[in-house]
Order: sequence, then C-alpha cells, then structure tokens
Amino acid sequence: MIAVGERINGMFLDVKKAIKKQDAGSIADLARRQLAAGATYLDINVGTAAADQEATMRWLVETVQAAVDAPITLDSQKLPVLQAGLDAHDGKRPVMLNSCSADPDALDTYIPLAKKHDASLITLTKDKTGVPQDVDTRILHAATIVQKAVEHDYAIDKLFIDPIILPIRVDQKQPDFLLQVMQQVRLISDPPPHLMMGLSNLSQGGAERHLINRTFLVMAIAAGLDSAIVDVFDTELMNAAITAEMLMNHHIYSDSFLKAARA
Ligand code: THG
Repeated sequence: MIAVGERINGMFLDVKKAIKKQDAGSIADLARRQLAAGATYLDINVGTAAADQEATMRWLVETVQAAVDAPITLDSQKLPVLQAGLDAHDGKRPVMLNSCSADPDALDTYIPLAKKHDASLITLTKDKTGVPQDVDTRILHAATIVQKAVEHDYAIDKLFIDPIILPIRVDQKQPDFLLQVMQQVRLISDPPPHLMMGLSNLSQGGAERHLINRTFLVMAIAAGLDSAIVDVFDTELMNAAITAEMLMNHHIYSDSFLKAARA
C-alpha cells in the first residue's frame, strides 16, 4: 500500500501551533517520525486557520524538503495553494496533487498541470452538484476522470481515484457501497487507476476510531484499494494493511512477512 502520512495537516492542533510560530523543528520531526513509521508519501495540508494559505504551503513544503527526501502530497481544495506547493517543490522527489473534482473543466485544468510537473493526481468522485449518494454516479465520475486522463495523454499509473469516504456516524450505508465503487473502478481501464482514500474521515467524531479505521482498511484492500492517507503512527493499522496485502497475494508469504514488509 502507498501509505500517505496524514499528520502534517493544520487540522491538528500541534501543526496549527507550529505554523503560527514558524516552528520548523516540529514539522521536521513529524516528517521524520512518519517516514520511520512506514509512510511512503507525506501529505501537506495547511488547514483552514492559516492567514496566508499559499505562503504557509510554501513554508511547509520547504520545511519538509529540508528535513527528509520523501515524496510529498500537496493537499488543498484551492488551486493557488497547490500551485504555491508546486512552486516550492524541489523537483527531486515525487509529488502528488490532492485533489481535483470530477468536473470536466476542473480536470481540463488539473490534469495538464499535473502533467507539466510530472506529478501524480488524486481525483474525487464528486462534482459541482456534490458527493453522489449512489454507486452508479460515483462510477460515472470515475469514468469521466479516466476518459479525461486518456484525452490529455496522462499516464494512468499517475492517476489516483478517491471514492470519498464520509464519517460513519453521518452515513452508515456508504462504506458498503464504497467497496462496490472500488471493485468497479478497477474494471474501467487496464491497467486500472490507483484507488486512494482519506481513511481517518470514516471515524471522525466517533468512538473506537482505530478499530473502525483498521477494519475498513482491510475490507477496502480486499476491494482493490492500493493507497490511503492514514495515521501511520497506528502500528496495528499498518500491520493490518501489510497482512491484508499478503493475504491478497501482493506480497510473498513467509513466517517473517511482517518483518520483511516493514524493512
Ligand atoms: N481524500 C483526500 N485527501 C484528504 C482526505 C480525503 N485529505 C484530508 C483528509 N481527507 C485526510 N486527512 C485527515 C487528517 C486527519 C483526520 C482525518 C483525515 C482526523 N483528524 C482529527 C479529527 O478530526 O478528529 C484531528 C484530531 C486532533 O486534532 O488531534 O481525523 O478523504 N484525497
């Protein structure tokens, strides 16, 4: 699994404080610790509190790049903030844009931008009218996304489709139908696009967060999920992901499969 570490996000109080104080040490520490815990990419999200989101994105990207060599995910709903992150990107590591909607005009803007910067792109199965409440419309959005990628000659292996996961306490029907969405998205093209999820959304505001996240991650891996924005400090979650992938025959089994995958 491509594990995107979720922690460098202004939504977290410690990151919000670090941004306010321009405390590079705390951000660098979060970057290093997430890598040590198994992150493949580091998500960078300025949150909503920053006065100047573009300047904050630049500072966070520069701070992370000074600390580690890891690939980064620029996370914002605002194009100028992503652009600021791309401006600060040193070109020495893979970069992913997070994220774009399935609106055709948005795809016509973001896909060429991603292509120009040799960046991967996360696309959400929603449009101007909102997040669809049924399987078929989300599949339709995924098909639009893949079609636009083909039109722009954008490599499918750089495309990540995010079916959008909302808190379980808000909607109890959607985890089941998201599994159906994921299984069907994988049939849209050969090779299929990657499937991405912001896993922690699922348990937001509720109890048993770790258990809920861990259980659904395993179910989603069985449905074809190959990447997720997660709390990489949750060791049980990371071990469950490795084990699910071994059981899906993505890793070779041996008695020391866990140790081997962690190495
Ligand atoms: N898809 C894509 N990108 C995303 C999301 C997604 N980026 C943001 C988000 N969703 C994924 N990242 C997080 C990060 C933190 C939490 C949830 C998702 C979270 N935070 C605690 C909370 O809200 O309770 C904060 C608690 C604290 O302050 O300590 O759960 O879906 N493409």
